[in-house]
Amino acid sequence: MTRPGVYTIAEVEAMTGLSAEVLRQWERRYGFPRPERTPGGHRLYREEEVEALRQIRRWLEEGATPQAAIRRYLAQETHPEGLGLEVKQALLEADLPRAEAAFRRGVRLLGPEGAVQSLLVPVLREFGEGWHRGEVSVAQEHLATQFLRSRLQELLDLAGYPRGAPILVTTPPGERHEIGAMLAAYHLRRRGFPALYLGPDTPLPDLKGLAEALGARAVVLSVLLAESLEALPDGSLASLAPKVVVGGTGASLEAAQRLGAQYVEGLEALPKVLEEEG
Ligand code: B12
Repeated sequence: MTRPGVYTIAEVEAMTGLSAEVLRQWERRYGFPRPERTPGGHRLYREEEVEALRQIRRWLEEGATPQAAIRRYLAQETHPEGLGLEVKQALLEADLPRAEAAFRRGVRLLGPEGAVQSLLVPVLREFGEGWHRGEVSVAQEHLATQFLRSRLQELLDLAGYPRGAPILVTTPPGERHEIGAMLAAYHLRRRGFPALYLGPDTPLPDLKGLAEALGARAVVLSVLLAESLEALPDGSLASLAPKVVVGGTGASLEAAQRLGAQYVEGLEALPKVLEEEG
């Protein structure tokens, strides 16, 4: 996800408020930023660097020295786990460009699946739990969930959509926790399955209708609330598609058997189960 240098030093000066002199001095002294050069020798800065410089500038405003601020930034590059904190803090302050820059850096350093596992899911959990404990407002939780959901949607779109009988991925009626379903769809798409994410909370008759219309080979349901499955009558998942899989912390073997579905414990096991003959 590294993009080429596009901004001249004058543009970076205008965008970050750091003078060209300071930028050149930091480059000489601290080896950062590291602009590319045009054939004529002019500096060209990458978008990530501009974001980094904005971040460094914020730290300067909070009282850090240039050396400390640059070190702190470079430390995140070698210990990307710390980026989770950065994403969280930016979201708490509703600073979306900063959150996005940190997330993009995570994708670059950890790979897309690494960023999802080590940044996106933990930050989402922290916001959700903060909300459940009353420490994070509904507005803050919504903003964070919306942001993280969009990043995951973006990765899902980039993962490609192979041809073939689709696998419909959603959550059971009444279940609004959707990230598990998106993760399941992403996991499958990365491994070459035509997984179609429908959004959460799909009524079963509509799901069955769509599965039939598209000739779906399977339906995958992500369940976080055990009540979502408890509310369904016996056998009600059996005829949705040739194969129906439930998984997630609210699903269980017993509930799956009662409803006529297959229980899969973790995402890693999902591709194999879907490959088996139904
Ligand atoms: C974010 C969140 C919300 C957000 C959801 C936003 C959204 N758009 O998705 C909001 C604020 C809306 C919300 C609402 C509620 N929530 Co809530 N929420 C959470 C939170 C913090 C994170 C859930 C999440 O998305 N996790 C990310 C997923 C991907 O992680 P995961 O579940 O561990 O998934 C892994 C596996 O389960 C597996 N997996 C997931 N899906 C699938 C599918 C398959 C097929 C397979 C194989 C594997 C698999 O893979 C994942 C990666 O390892 C959890 C707490 C937590 N720590 O999980 C509570 C939690 C799930 N919520 C809870 C509750 C009670 C609610 C509410 C009822 C609260 C209320 N009083 O209104 C409502 C219910 C809304 C509804 N009707 O669905 C409880 C559930 C308790 C229970 N066991 O019944 C939890 C556990 C919080 C708690 N500690 O009490 N919530």
